[in-house]
Amino acid sequence: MGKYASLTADPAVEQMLEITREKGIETAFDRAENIKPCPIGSDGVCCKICAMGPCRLVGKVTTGICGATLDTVVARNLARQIAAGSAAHSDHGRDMALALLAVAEGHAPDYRVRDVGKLVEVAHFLGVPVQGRDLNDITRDVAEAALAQFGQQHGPLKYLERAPKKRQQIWKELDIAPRGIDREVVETLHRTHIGNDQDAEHILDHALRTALADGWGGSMLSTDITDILFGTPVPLTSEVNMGALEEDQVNIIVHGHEPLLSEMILMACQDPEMIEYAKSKGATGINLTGICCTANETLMRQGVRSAGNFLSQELAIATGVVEAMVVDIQCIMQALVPVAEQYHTKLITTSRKAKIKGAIHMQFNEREALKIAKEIVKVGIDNYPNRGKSERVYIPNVSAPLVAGFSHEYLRYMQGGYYRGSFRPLNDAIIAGRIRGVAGVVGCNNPRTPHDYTHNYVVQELIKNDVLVVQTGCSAISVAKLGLLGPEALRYAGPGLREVCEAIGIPPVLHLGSCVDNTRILTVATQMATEGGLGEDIADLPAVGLAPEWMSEKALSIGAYFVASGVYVIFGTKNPIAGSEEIQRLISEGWESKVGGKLEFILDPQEMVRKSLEHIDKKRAALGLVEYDPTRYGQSGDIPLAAFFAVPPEKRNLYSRKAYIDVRY
Ligand code: BF8
Repeated sequence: MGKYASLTADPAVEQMLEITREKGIETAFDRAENIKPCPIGSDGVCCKICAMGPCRLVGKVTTGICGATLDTVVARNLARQIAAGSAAHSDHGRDMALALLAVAEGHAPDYRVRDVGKLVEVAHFLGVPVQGRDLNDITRDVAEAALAQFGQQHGPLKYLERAPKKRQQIWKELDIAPRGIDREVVETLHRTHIGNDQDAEHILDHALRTALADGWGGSMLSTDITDILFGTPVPLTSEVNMGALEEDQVNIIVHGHEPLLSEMILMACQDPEMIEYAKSKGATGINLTGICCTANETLMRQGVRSAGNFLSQELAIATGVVEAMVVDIQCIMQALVPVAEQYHTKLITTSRKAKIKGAIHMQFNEREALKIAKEIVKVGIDNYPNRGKSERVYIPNVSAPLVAGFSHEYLRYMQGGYYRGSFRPLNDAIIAGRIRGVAGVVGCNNPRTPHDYTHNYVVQELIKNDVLVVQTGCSAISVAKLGLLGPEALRYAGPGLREVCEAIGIPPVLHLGSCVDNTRILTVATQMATEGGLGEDIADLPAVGLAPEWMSEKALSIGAYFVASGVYVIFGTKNPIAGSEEIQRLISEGWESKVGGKLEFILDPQEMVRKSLEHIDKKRAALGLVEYDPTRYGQSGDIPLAAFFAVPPEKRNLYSRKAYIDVRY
């Protein structure tokens, strides 16, 4: 066990913490130790929405100056957080739609429609005619139809039609179907203004509506458009962790969320002239890696290596080999500036929406995308000769191979090919009890809890118990670093799950993309629910959602839209509504009785797993499925797998089905 093993499960992060602490460079890990969380804000009982307060509803104080009760205050705070998360995801989606429009109108010459099939599919869904029409006209109409979802005043949102019929009916009956994406976010702010909606349950109903506008609106259309512009992911291999940084190359890290920037930076890095320029400065090439969800976007489609997740961002700079960290929006710590100042790293902000004082701002726009991307990369290349002049250079020799790129389209395809693609094999495996259930494990890192530990623990335990895991965001990067996104993870999988994964040729943990791509999980759940044999609604599925180390408002929005879609969702780390028993009851039992899903904050990882399995088994029983029995299956896969694992790791071809054959024969 290393010195900082209690802070992180990632050995690369551990090594870098040794360096930053030795040098006195402060990171989020240090600040989390030094800054105690405010106990009042922590429990959600601080009301600061007007200047009569802030009112702290603690001890004998049970209402604010206006008379707002504890429950109202806690509900308002949660609703505002969900609205902020919904706004962030959806505004990202809006930018994607605007970029698509710019492509159609010829204002974004460096982009093009890469997945025409997906464009046509989305056009059909949105009611855009395609027959005999010019591609640009279809593209423009798809972009306009998507953009119209934001300002729509009368609902429901078009994307709700992608949910199972029964689910749509529930939303309609409860009157929580979102009308327009922007409208719901604005209405949350209005409702939670001083002296407005003061019925906690009523506030929380609208929080669900606002979250749905994210999941079945802004985020879902973002995933669609990103696939249209950059291609629908298919499985590919790559590598994750700081070992992806290269000592003899210009290292450029893209960090943030929107692939509009990172895809262009990748193109610029691959440009032969830029590579030659890098060589002229003494480097052997240009190495692009990513952090956070922009890493997931470029990993899923292009196989760009990820240097780490949310809590790796400062530490990656501390390697001393990063010539430029290029950021756009979301999850970018302001603390990158003082860390970069200790090194030669140039921190470059690029978004109109996100400047950071002390960083270089090179504003990005779609009209001149590649030109600006090259200028940004050039700043990195020009900075290469400055490396190591005043800083120690150290790259942790830590990385892991992984398989990513599991779009929901590919998941269908892999279960039957082009002509028989469906979710039938997966449903059958669940019905037979080979696979006990499905879990979506997603979300952030949070330095209030040991980095990556809970993600890794929960995912390992779930697959051990024959639960197929789908992942997004920083959680996916966490388990990838542990090697769980590769075929080797089959060694941790339960017997039935292992057999199924081996038969299809997939790992037991599937990477579905960035945080906006949680909508792929909604789509998978819908397809499973409508395939037959597992009920007729998402709420019927033996499935759970977990965000073990969440920290962002976006995570709360995701959690709420999964609940509104019928899923039992467990959040770890901390409970932001701990101040009100009634709100905790409303979002668990209360929401379950309304929408079939519930949200619980469970801080103990073992309890998270126990309750997940209990819920899966409860749903299996409700469907009348055979009771899960871990000893029933596993015979067929054991022999070849045992042979596979008998080969020393360095000799295994991890990414080929041939690997198994080579070993067997
Ligand atoms: O959107 S998982 S820390 S990077 S918020 Fe942020 Fe959380 Fe990571 Fe992606 Ni999602």
